[in-house]
Amino acid sequence: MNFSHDSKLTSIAEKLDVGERLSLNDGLALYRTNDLAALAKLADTVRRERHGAATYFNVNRHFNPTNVCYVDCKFCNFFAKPRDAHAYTHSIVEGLAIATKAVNEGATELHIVAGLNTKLPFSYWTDLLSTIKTHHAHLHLKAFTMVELDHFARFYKMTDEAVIESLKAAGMDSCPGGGAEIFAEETRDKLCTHKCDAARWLNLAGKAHNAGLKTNATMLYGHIETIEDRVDHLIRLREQQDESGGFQCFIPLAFYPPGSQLEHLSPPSAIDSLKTIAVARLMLDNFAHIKAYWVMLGKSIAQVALHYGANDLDGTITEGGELSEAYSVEAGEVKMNKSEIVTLIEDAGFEAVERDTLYHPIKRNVGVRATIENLLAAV
Ligand code: V47
Repeated sequence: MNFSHDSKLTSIAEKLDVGERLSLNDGLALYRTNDLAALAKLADTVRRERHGAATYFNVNRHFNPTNVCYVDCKFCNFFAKPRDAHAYTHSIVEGLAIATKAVNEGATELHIVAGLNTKLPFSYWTDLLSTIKTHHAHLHLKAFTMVELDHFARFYKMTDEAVIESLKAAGMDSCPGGGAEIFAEETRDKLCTHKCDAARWLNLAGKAHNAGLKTNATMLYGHIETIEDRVDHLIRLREQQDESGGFQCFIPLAFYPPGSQLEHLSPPSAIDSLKTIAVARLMLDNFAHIKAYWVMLGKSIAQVALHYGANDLDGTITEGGELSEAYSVEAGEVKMNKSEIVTLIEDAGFEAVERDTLYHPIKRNVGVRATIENLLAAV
């Protein structure tokens, strides 16, 4: 039986077999194929070589301290101008209360991302982190995208190194992958002209890595970008990873149009999202983890994405945070409890592993089926 009716996939499979890196044209061919089953097979094979059946999740809480932002990205339905009725900025006491609630609900990570708010002093951010850390030393603070670090350096007239070191000293443990959007200059200019450019985003990621921090990387897809833009984005990330090595995880973010300035667009299809996960797994040969972010994909597509190369579903999310609520495709509250996420993973035929932010397994969780199997084995 032929591996694929698409001869391009057969030659890509041969390259993968001998460990040869895929090119821009290979990435485009993967996107353009209609042989979804063969694409899934390629991505799943690479994923299983690295991780076997293990599929990670964590227990986290998103916290968006302020939605006030001057950047005005065309895709964003979250930001507010300072005088808007829905503008908010949480006090540090409120931030601590949110962190405490998350810890009480079992969260091991607080994912902190905010608007670029020019009304706040730098000390707001360091005080916020240090106050939370003082009360919750073991809560991992995954805080601030490269776009926020860039804003801090320019707005507070600090060097990048001083920004990173001050935030680290205050309690920043790693950085999330947002703000990458799409790197291709022409498209990025149309989407978010006031945001730092690709070279700056990548350079700051390198500086964070050099300071010993792990960071993530995202790509926002399904808006005005081309397939070429997407593969170019992946290649730029791969090159940065060759250089600085600190990316943990890649997260493709499916564009959610409602409420944004691009709301006339349709969201990406399931096929497009599954292809994007698979292409990422195959192009990003130096990234260990590919996350199917269920909040934006929806639970069902995220579950199928585990067969297209994804090995992580992100968190149970004890509470969504305002930003996740704004772009979630799931109706109602953005929440999934631990047994739900474990069932989702196990029903897809994989093994659920609760992890901390740095991908160390956490022993307190054993999957529902694994628990029963362990009990049966003991009698
Ligand atoms: O940077 C904004 C995106 C990102 C929309 O690092 C939108 O583990 C879809 O980066 N439709 C923030 N996406 C979220 C993010 C993230 C999420 C989960 C895990 C991690 C991680 C990072 O959300 C922004 C932007 O790219 N975004 N608006 C929208 N309408």
